[in-house]
Amino acid sequence: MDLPRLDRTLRPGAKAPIRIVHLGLGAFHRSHQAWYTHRADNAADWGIAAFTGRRPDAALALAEQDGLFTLVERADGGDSFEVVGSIVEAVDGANVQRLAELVAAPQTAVITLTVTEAAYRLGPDGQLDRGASAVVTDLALLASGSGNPTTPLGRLVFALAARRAAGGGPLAVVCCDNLASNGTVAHHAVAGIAAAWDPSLAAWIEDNVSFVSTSVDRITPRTTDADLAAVEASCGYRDTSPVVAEPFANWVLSGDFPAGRPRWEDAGAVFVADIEPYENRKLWLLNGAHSLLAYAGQLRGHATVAEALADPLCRQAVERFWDEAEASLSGPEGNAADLQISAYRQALLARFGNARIAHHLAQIAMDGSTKLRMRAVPVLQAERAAGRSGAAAALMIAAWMDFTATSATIQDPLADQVAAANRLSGTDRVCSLLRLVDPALSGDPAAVHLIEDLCGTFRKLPACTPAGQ
Ligand code: CS2
Repeated sequence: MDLPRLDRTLRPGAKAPIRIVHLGLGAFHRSHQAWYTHRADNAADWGIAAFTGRRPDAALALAEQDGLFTLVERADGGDSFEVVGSIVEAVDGANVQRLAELVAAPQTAVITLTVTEAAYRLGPDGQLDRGASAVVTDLALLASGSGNPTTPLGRLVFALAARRAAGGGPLAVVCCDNLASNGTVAHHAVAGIAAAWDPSLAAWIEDNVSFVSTSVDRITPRTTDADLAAVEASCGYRDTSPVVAEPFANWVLSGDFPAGRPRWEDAGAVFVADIEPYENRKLWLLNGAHSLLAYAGQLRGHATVAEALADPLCRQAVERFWDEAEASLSGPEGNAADLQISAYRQALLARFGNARIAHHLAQIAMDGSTKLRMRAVPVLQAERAAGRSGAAAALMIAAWMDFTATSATIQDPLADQVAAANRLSGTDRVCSLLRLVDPALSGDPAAVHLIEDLCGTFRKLPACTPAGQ
């Protein structure tokens, strides 16, 4: 049957004016920030122009649908469908001139980022790693004026220079990547590039750009062909860009919006003064468990989060890691009760166990060296500082090491160094791999030996079949 295509002739309605520019048009942006904006009471005033990262594909597909897409909310009991209309322009990220034009436009008030944890290129000192090859290339391009920057942060700095040149006013940059103090991370990355290119631009950014920190949450697996077919069957139109997500969504924000913002609170977003407790709860309990399941689960032969969680050995490792993490979680003003950790853990078990969401461990396993720095290292350090072993957090790192040694290809910003370290053996190997995650820990012989002893934990035991299969 020839179904009509989803576009604004099928769903007529005025497009909101562009006041938000987004970098990193992917499934998560659509299931999260685009959905919150769509649900805001003042959505009619807040349109998003979203730019892709490395490839133009997502922008091309979405542009053919006037930016519209279907959000499939996948609950245990069934799917529900909603057309999201907040993206009003979808652009190839390589179109840096359009980015500069939109960031320079006076009505642009907010820039949101989902550019991946690895894209910020900060060194162990928390400042921009000016020696990273992508940073070197972008700085050379910016200095010579001979071409467009290629990294998301390089592009953002270029566009902020255009706003300054146009006499544009203050705005907010809202980081939505899974990093601790992500507003500060974005701030340091942007300031580092700007200062190396043009110190007067760096000064303008200090005075005019507010870096907002956020904790973002919504499990969003990759869309499959079966999802496209499900949308056609239920909605009666063709949509090449639907996105599937769990019903749960959470967004905690902290910072100023000098030029205004959508009323994201209408869709449940929360604005707080101190974001750190919420960030740590999410990064350690949710993302930490995800990484642990990603490595342990794949070593045990599982493919999805739900499958891995159904394996008692993986589940036990997660619970032990949560116990360690919980010991260091303190709530706002030191009141841990406000974080409702026990309810949060229960809810996570249900979210991870939602077998209708095929959340692939391979997707989560990527960029391990960066992710473990936020997900395992702080818990391990806190446990050791308290005089305990930190064995559960150490096990996550050991599982990553085993996983990198057994996988044919590793997607990681430090993939070459990971491969080189894996050519060593014994303590040398563990120490070299640990240095890539956290140089300080690799200098602690007790931590190195603990991790070395834990290597092989998930390989020594026979793989088990998840319950119910
Ligand atoms: C996951 C996250 O891929 C990963 O590293 O841990 O994308 C996770 O699904 C989201 O943060 C959930 O909000």
